[in-house]
Order: sequence, then C-alpha cells, then structure tokens
Amino acid sequence: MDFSLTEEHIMIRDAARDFARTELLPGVIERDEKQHFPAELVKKMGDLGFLGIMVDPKYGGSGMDAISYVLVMEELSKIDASASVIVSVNNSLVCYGLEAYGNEEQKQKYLTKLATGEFVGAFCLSEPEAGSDATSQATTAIDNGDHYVLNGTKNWITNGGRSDVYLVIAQTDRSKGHRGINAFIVEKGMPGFEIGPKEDKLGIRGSDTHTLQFNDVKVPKENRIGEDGFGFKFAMKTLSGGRIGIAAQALGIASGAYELALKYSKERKAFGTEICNHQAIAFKLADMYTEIDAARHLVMKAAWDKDQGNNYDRSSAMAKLYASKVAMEHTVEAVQIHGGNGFVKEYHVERLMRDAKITQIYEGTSEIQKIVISRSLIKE
Ligand code: COS
Repeated sequence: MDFSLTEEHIMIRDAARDFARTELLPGVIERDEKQHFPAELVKKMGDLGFLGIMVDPKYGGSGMDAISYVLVMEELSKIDASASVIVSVNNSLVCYGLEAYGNEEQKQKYLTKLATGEFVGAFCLSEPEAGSDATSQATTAIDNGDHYVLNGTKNWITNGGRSDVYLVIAQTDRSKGHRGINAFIVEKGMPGFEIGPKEDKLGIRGSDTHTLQFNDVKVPKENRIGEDGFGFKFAMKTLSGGRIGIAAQALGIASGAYELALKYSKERKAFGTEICNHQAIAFKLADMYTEIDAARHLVMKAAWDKDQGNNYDRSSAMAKLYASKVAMEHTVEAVQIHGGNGFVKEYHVERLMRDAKITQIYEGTSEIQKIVISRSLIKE
C-alpha cells in the first residue's frame, strides 16, 4: 500500500472538513436535540458531490475512489454523524447497488438523480424478525405477470421518511431460500407504501429512521435489480461496501472525540497545571491516538482493496469491527477527560459517545462482522 494521498484526495478531504466546520457544526446540537433532519444541508452536500462520490460522472457522480469516500466520511463524522450516515447510505448502499447491479434504464432513471442529491435513497433489508439473520425475509414479493405484489414491514430504515427511492429486499419464492430473494426499486408514493412513525433514538438523532409498511404495493417487473433470485447476494455485496462507509464513520466519531479531548486537556487546569500534563490523562491520549490510527489503517486498507478490485468482504468487516470498538471506547474516554463538562451537551463529546454506539449495530452488528471474518479465514 502507498500511504500518501493524491492532490485530489487532499482537495476533497479539505472540502469535507470545511463543510463540516462551517455548515454542520453550527446547528448540530439543536438538530440532535430536536431530531431534526438536515434537509438543506443534504442539498448542499449534493451540490458538493458528496452524495455520489464514487459514481461515474456520466451518471452525475463525482467519479472518485473509495479512499476519497472514506476521507469525506471521516471528516463529516467528526462533527455530525447524523449527516454522515445519510451520505453513507446514499453512496454505498443505494448508488453503488444501482451502479454495480442495476441495468441502464434503472441507472438513467434513478442513479442520475441519487448521485447529484436531487433524490435521496434508502436501503430496506432489516425486518422485525430479520436483522442479523438476513435470509429470513418475511416481506414477500409475489410475481403477478408484469409486476410483483409487495407485502411486509421493514424496520429501522435510515432516510426512511425522506427518501425518493427505496431499495427493498423481499422473498419471492420461499422454497428456494436465499436464492428466492429479490431486490426491488420502490418509489415514494407508490400506492400501498406507507411510512410509519419516526424512531426516537439514542444517537444519530438528526437522521430520519422509520418503520416502512408495504400493503399490496405493485412494483413493475422492470424495477427488479438483477436476475431473478439475485436479491440476497445483492444485499451482501452492497453491505460489504456499506461497511467501509460505517467503519469510516466510526473512525470520524473517534477522531472527532479525540481532537476535542486533546484540546480540552491542554486548556483545563487541575492541581496547578493543564490536565494533559498528568499522566492519567496523557496515557489516555496516547492510547486514543494509537488505536484511532490503527483503525484508520484498517479503514484505508478496506477502501484500497475496493479500489484495487480485490475482494473486500473481510477487510470491510475487520475495519467496521475494529473502528466501531475504538469509537465506542474512546468516546467514553473523551467524556471522562472532559469530566463534568463531558456530560454537558455544549461540549459535543456526549453526543459523539451516543452516536458511536450505532456503529457497532447497523450494517451488521460486531457479532456478524466476526462471523464474516471467521468464515472467510476458515474457508481459506
Ligand atoms: N458476497 C456475495 N455472496 C455472499 C456474500 C458476499 N459478501 N455473503 C454471503 N454470500 C452468499 C453465500 O455465498 C451463499 O450463496 P451460495 O449458497 O450460492 O454459496 C448465500 O449468500 C448465503 O450465505 P450464507 O449461507 O453465508 O448465509 P447466512 O444465512 O449464514 O448469513 C450472514 C450470512 C450472517 C453473513 C448474513 O446474513 C449477514 O451479513 N447478516 C447481517 C445482515 C446485516 O448487515 N443486517 C443489517 C441490515 S442493514 S442496516
């Protein structure tokens, strides 16, 4: 691996850093408190090319690599993980899924709008009884000539109430198991498609999470992605890339908390000196920096694998597993370094601590990442 960034990488990283500091930071506490979806900021991120970073320019994307994507994700997540999950889902679950596996008509109709931010997308796999056990889809899509009839419930859907395009995974033929699963493009407003209440969450409270209900929704045949029965593999392949995005989000949350903790420890005095001069705090900073840098290497390796055309199922799982652990542990340490102030919203670290938890859960829990990693080792 070459660890140096190109000029283009530095440019997009700095653009994301600037945007995060000038646009995301000012209202981030209020959005968290009120669970306010940053619709205006999403538009701006679309204008900056952050919603279709890896998409070919011929479909309206920025045509950049996965390294660029993780650099943007890290910078946005340092300040606002609610905004960065919108970016991550749109980029790696929706845009990537359509670009890699959709047909030309689907790309022209949907991808061109998703990559520019004119549309926002959602990825709908999880169900009340099928989160980790993703082959157990209870949502059905019954073949009915020129369309499928979709029935079922999807849970915890990011961008759930704010999307224009939903990629929905459903069971078409139960007797075929995972080979009977398909992925469909469902549009907002299709008759029978209802958006349930918004979830009241511990963290990433500015992101819009809903239950979705499908009651006899007629989905045209041309909205199926790939061959009949490709839906489960579509979900798995797409999630592998998604996990790189969430790993980068976890990295950003951890490094954002570290930067705040370092700054605070150089200002706050106790026992006659800045607290960074006490070994109890200095050693925490050393551990944080070391482990965050290790997480960064894993995240970059997974992105590099994707850019090189290598298989990245294992490296993305490793990056997500480790970066999310580091995010959880070190946001707690950042709160500890801030003492009483760490418990107060205006210091930001308590929000980062709450936001960190979801990175160990969504797009595959840490336990699922260990299944993916261990199976790939045993298969070798
Ligand atoms: N790429 C391509 N194909 C894959 C794949 C991948 N990354 N992972 C699995 N598959 C294929 C397998 O090869 C198998 O196909 P064949 O029978 O043709 O060989 C098929 O998919 C089923 O795989 P497997 O038998 O491993 O399925 P399991 O039911 O054991 O589940 C896990 C595998 C646990 C890895 C999967 O269910 C999973 O990732 N779950 C978590 C889902 C998730 O992330 N949920 C969060 C929702 S999004 S917020």
